[in-house]
Amino acid sequence: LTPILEETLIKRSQQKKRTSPLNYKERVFVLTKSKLTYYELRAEKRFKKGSVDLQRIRCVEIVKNNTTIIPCQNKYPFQSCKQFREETDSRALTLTHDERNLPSSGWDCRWCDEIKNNVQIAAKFHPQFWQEGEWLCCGQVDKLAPGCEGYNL
Ligand code: 4IP
Ligand code: ZN
Repeated sequence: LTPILEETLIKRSQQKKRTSPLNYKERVFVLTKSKLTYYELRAEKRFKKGSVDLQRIRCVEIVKNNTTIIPCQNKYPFQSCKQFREETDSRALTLTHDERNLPSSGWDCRWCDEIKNNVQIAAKFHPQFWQEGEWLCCGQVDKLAPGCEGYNL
């Protein structure tokens, strides 16, 4: 399938297992009509690391993270993150830009515009991360708990 968008972004580990580390990796993201796939770039070659089926994305969260400095190799405070949450499990693919590549807030993001046309979006989302057993925004302890903030489209 033809790529619609390609961009190098920083992703948070999806933490599929309880023991998964929480870290951030720079990856090349490629969006097509049906999938969002990410690759590691090494010696100018692309190695596929993962992919998300757009049909399964139910929620695009705009994570507010204006004050925290994320400890990773790209040592920049992030203005905002976009998190793509899947319907049937608690995995979330979180993409961030660093401040050299400032995104605007809300839906004003090329990725979000493309993706929102392809997916079923839940009415509400969580504006902060799920971390150490709870949603930092609302304190709910169920990772699949419904969002606590409505979209302002
Ligand atoms: C890995 O950490 C990377 O962050 C993976 O990201 C991530 O997989 C793993 O999380 C996490 O354990 P290390 O490289 O330090 O081992 P990537 O695939 O981009 O390299 P995801 O699922 O986020 O792709 P788990 O939970 O998937 O294992
Ligand atoms: Zn919440």
